Amino acid sequence: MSSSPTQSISLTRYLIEEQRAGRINADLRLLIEVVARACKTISIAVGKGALGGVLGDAGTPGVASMNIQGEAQKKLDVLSNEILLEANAWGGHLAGLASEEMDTSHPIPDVYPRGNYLLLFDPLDGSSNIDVNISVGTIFSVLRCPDGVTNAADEHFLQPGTQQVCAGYTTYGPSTMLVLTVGNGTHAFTLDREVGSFMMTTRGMSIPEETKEFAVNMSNQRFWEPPMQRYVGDLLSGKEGPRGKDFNMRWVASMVADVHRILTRGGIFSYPLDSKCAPKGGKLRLMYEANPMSFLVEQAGGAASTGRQRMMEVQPTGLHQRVPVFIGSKKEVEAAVRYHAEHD
Ligand code: AHM
Ligand code: MG
Repeated sequence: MSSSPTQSISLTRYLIEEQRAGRINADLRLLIEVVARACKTISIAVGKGALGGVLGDAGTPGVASMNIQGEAQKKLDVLSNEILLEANAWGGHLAGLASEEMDTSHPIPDVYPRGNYLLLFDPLDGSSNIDVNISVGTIFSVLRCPDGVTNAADEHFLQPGTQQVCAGYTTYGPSTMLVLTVGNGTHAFTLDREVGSFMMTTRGMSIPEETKEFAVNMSNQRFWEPPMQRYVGDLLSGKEGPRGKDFNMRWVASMVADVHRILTRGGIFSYPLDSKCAPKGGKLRLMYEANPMSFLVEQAGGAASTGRQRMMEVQPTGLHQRVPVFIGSKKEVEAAVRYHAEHD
């Protein structure tokens, strides 16, 4: 990863400099600051763990509350969603919000002014790791609201990832980090807990083009499509196989943590199509998981694909649409895509 000097640059200073350079406007700057502040609040809740009474399932004992995806919600999923909604409703920079935890998009309450941006988020990604003290994170994506629309409805969010004006995630791990792009490189900020500010720690993250590390849930192997079987089979066959090198494997089961590792030292992350998730189109969600991660990874010199199409060119058909995901080091993503093309 390249790392030019960061000279104690706070997130606020970075955003002001981007605004002065004409790459973002005041509303987008405010939006990012508000999201970052909400993420600090989520970080505090995550950090308290069992002491904060925030672990475990949402809902009443024995009756778990479910989201639109039919997944049991954790208390921290619900809390993080509320924190992001509350923080973003009143600022005047948004025309609407959408979240993994809400069936439909969320209008801005009538008492507040509207802005030109649409915010989508997965408030707490990696929920299965909450109760076992493993890194989780928040993922977000920002789109422009179509001209003339002040009250965004679901259809206004259905724009391909190439239309994103900003994407980012925070990872709540040993340290809390915010990784951000506004289309001018991908930059990492670490939360200084004493001061309460995100400070730039890497300017211009850069993913090595080649890798010897892959991330996939191997327990799904028997359910994969033939090209994926062959691709991973060749990775596993090591130096003697067609890929000619020994690959290492990592799987945190928090996309944020796995993608953060890839942005830091390279690798490929995949959640491919399998016969269990095929009826839904995949496991991961396009609009608030795959697209923002793809924007961040492309801005760091990597690539992102469904295996058959550049991720950010997929035309969304639903807010909670799912897609197969291949993301990371450019040449390795291209290799995975080749296996699919050779099979199709
Ligand atoms: P979530 O948004 O409900 O937390 O689900 C998404 C997560 C990703 O973070 C992770 O890559 C994947 O699901 C793990 O899935 P699995 O448990 O099937 O390995
Ligand atoms: Mg998620």
